[in-house]
Amino acid sequence: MKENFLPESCDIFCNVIDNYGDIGVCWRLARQLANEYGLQVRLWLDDMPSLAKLCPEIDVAAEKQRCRSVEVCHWTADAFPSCDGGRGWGRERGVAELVIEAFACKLPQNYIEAMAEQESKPVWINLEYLSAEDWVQGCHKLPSPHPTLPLTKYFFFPGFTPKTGGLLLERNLLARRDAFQGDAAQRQAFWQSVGIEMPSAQTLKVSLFAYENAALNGLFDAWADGAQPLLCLVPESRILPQVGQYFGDAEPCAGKAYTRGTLQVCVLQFVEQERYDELLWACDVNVVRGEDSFVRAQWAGRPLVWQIYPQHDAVHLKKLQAFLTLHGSQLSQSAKSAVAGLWQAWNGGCWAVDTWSAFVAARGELDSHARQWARQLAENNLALNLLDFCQEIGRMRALENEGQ
Ligand code: TRH
Repeated sequence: MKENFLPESCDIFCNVIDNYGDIGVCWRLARQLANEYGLQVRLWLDDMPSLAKLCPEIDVAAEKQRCRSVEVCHWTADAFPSCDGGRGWGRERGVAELVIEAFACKLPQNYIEAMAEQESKPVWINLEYLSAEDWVQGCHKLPSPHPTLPLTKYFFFPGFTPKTGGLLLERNLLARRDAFQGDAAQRQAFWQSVGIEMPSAQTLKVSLFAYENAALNGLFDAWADGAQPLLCLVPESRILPQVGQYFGDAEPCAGKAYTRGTLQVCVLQFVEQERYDELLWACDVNVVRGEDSFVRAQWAGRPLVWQIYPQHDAVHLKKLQAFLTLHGSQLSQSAKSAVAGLWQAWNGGCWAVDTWSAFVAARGELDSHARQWARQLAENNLALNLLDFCQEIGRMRALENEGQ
């Protein structure tokens, strides 16, 4: 650790529960810390195929590889051999100065022991899931001392308000977005890259990334019966069989296109993560899910529809409402109800005939709100906050040492 307490190395541990959100967030953070802040970053990952989906140049068979300035290591039980009660591991491979366990995944016991043996203890962070609920602000940065070892883990909560850890936002992302959205040649190149002719200005362009969803038929019916042409781009995902069913195709796949009324649907291959933003920037409305695509759609500065990751006992609906309340606080009553109506219907609520048309009617207001919302969120950058927090801890420890 340097004099200014900024860490030079970081280990990120990622256990993929399902889908792409866990690795989506970790991969993004790893690249940002390495490329923008010059840290030596190791990403310990237990599911290489999930990363390969986001970044096709990943070799799924490699135990260790360097990709986009990050050392990607396959996290298996063997990766942390037990020798010398764990001490050997620490000496041999080195413990990083900043250790991030993503989403409360359990660190290898040997690694924890090796952390405890460092003279200068690493900053140990549990990077939590994203939520707009109020309680997050009170729990952000809370310490959790280890029951037996001289180590403290800190909770770090991403979020939407200044009292949280903020959101992942790469340097220049919003400037790149503006350049893309303002430049017909860049947009043209994007449409060409996905093999679709550039849609007319009258066509409403929507990207659709979703889990299985009972409301899909209602939404497609509304789109097929719309007042303007609607082009829906569907990267391959769990909703795809249902899309095929709607059009009577048992084998929907990338490259296929379907039409009904004013609706045209094109199925795309899953786009690599660094180019997914372009898909969002190119569309007028983005239907997203989970955590990372949800955040990216907010950076796109366009109206969005969120399918929240479903949890037991409908806990997720409370989270959905918390976000709707925060996000809607700067909207007119009619726009707020249009957004809430569509989002709730898309998340298992009741689908009414005017659910979509009310949303479209509010589009003018939603467009400017989306840009303002992104600007506001950009004030609170997660990677910067994380490094500031390391410095805060460094200074606190230095004071404690002086006092001893
Ligand atoms: O895939 P998700 O549903 O992921 C998660 C996980 O299920 C996780 O366990 C859960 O806790 C979390 O949701 C809330 O949705 P998410 O978070 O949006 O991640 C998708 C990633 O895939 C994101 O990084 C964007 C990326 N992506 C592409 O790179 N290309 C694509 O074409 C698409 C559609 C997505």
